[in-house]
Amino acid sequence: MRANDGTRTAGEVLIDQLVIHGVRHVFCVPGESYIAALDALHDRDIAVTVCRHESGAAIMAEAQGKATGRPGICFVTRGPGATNAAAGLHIARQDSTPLILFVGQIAREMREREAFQELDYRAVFGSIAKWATEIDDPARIPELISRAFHAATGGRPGPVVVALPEDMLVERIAVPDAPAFEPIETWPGATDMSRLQKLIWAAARPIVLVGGSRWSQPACAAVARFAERFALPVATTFRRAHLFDPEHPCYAGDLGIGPNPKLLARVKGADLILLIGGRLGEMPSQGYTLLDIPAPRQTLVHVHPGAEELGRVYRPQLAINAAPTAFAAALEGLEPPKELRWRGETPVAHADFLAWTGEPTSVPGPVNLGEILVGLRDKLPADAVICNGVWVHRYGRYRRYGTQLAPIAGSMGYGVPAAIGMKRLMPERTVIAFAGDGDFLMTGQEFATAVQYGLPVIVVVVDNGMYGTIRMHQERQYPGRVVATDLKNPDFAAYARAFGGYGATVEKTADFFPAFAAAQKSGLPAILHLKVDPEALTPTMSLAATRAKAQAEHM
Ligand SMILES: Cc1ncc(C[n+]2csc(CCOP(=O)(O)OP(=O)(O)O)c2C)c(N)n1
Ligand SMILES: [Mg+2]
Repeated sequence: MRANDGTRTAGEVLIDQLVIHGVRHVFCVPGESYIAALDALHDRDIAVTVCRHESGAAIMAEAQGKATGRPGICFVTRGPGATNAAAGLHIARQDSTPLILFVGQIAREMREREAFQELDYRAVFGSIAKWATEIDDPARIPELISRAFHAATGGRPGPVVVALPEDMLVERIAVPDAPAFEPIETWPGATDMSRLQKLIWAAARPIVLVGGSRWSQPACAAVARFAERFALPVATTFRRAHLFDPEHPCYAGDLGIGPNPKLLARVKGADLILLIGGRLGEMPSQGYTLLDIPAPRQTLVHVHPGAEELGRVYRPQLAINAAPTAFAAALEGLEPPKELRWRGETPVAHADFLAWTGEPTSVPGPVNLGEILVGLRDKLPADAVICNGVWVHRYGRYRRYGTQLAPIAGSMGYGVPAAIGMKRLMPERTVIAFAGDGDFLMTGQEFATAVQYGLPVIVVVVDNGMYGTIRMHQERQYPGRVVATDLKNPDFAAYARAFGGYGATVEKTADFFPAFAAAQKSGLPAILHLKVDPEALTPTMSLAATRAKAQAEHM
């Protein structure tokens, strides 16, 4: 109960700061260490989602941070609660997502004795988080929470960890609130934009690469208009395909795992690369082979909100320290040259993309995932959100900003909690999670959370009876020597039903669409258990062929 003598408990001050900073959702697994903060949530208009594992809670919060650009909020208990949440923190770091993880901490007077579940969060999370702190003085909560919001969202966004000693949370204080935070925009300068204009005017084979965070629907639309006015080909980087409409005539494809070789050649052969928002990390750069390091042969213009990322790996000709949102708006002021020398190439780039992703390849077995993904394209609303973990597929298409939620960090177990976080945020949208059989069971227990909150997400479990991606590497490097990659799976449809959801098994491609429609009609969280032939290792190569090729090479 709140007092009316002008004082609040530290827990109440903390929760009031969240309300002021615009927080609508928190995800948690409870712990006695922060029970006073939970109590303060009782009287405030913040939706609490209680989860089954802290990795699920942290991923749900990360997904909301990714989708909104404002910090996702997760509360966990000390020690094991905090270490369980580490997956979500690491994803937030690699994916440049604003996230604040609050950790209940032991009482202040017990520190340094290795009290029950004691950890030093600054030390443990110091290299993952942008900032890790512990609040000792309740009077500083408004200041430090305001800083947490600014730190999580400023420059290159990322995770912040705030430890809350249990005894501190129950102290009573009279302290004024902080003003509401607003994310700080980083604008390009007029000189930056005129230098960019000159570089484009001098180019013969330019290409635009978009990636990273700090985007919005208007920013994506501004880049699309810029691409049209300049007839520029635009490619998206690893797991950022939703930043550019794949049906737009300037779309050149996705620089992810197993990209179109023609797109790679196009990037290599470009004379000007305008990289907006991304870092061109290991995955999109194909193991750092796409561009020379530190000095790419192409003229590189790198636009990034984090000053520390500019010149970190690649030495750009022009470095522009700006958020994609602000930079995209500034693009409207650029003038195209009279003659667009590359004009003829952009339709070719788009045709290459369409050819690469148009017709699914045929694969062994009665379930063809490529056909399912191609078939889903015109059955899903354009704003349907598709989440996944490690699982990738070249036939997935994302029509709008915010429709793809997948970890750049490649963390298995992402799809299901991300889908739950999205459905909680946007109940009116269709939300689907694709998960491998291995991936699903890392966080599949959060299906209970979907049932508890009545969130009808549709989870497609792609069951090939193995950690297939690792098996692929195994067959390539150690053909025929199978170790630790086989899986014996449960009946995933029965699993769904046991939790109170809808479950169906799909054994043929044609059965997928009726099962999908029935799942939608059920109004329940659903699992579609797809039984995929283990031979269908990749869209282009069977398991047996992968093994045979590697054996021939290793002879
Ligand atoms: C948390 C985590 N652990 C381990 C890995 C390494 N890893 C990458 S792919 C993969 C196998 C994924 O198996 P599954 O989900 O069944 O999908 P499949 O590759 O069979 O389609 C593993 C273990 C990872 N990326 N993330
Ligand atoms: Mg698998």
